[in-house]
Amino acid sequence: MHKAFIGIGSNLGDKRAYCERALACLDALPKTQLKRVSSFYLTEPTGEKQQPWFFNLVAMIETDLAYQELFFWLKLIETRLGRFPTWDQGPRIIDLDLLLFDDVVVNTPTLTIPHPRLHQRGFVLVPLVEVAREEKHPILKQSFKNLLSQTKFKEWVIRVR
Ligand code: PH2
Ligand code: MG
Ligand code: MG
Repeated sequence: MHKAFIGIGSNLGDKRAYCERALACLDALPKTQLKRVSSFYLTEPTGEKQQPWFFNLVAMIETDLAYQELFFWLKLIETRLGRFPTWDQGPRIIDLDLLLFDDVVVNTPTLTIPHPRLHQRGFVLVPLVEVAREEKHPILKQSFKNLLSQTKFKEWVIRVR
């Protein structure tokens, strides 16, 4: 059984509903159970600023899928929920990012685990700290609570549930 953390984001349409549907899809994956869900956060966009605010949260799942299979399923859920291409870092109805998969470290052209920017992003770290209580960053070897206290992000991250 593997433990994986998924970052969920939406900033188009009924953002909360898309996030809820993504959670239901994660729980319905083969060989997978949804174990923990963070609060929902309304977050100011980072990178490309001229786009709507996001809903963000983090889910923890337990799965017997391999990380490559899980990654494939995440992309499929995005497509099934109706995600259409915009531009890099642009608006999206749903975004499912594989943040962590056990202590696995992967670097391929299509997939990087841990997610390369997770330790710099308030909208990831704030919800991640709620659900990753014992885990450490597999490369930086620090708890997410520590990483959050060291990050100097300036964007708003507002708890809504
Ligand atoms: N995702 C991005 C770029 N910027 N900003 C916020 N607040 N939340 C996101 O999920 C997000 C972002 C690209 O994946
Ligand atoms: Mg993303
Ligand atoms: Mg993504």
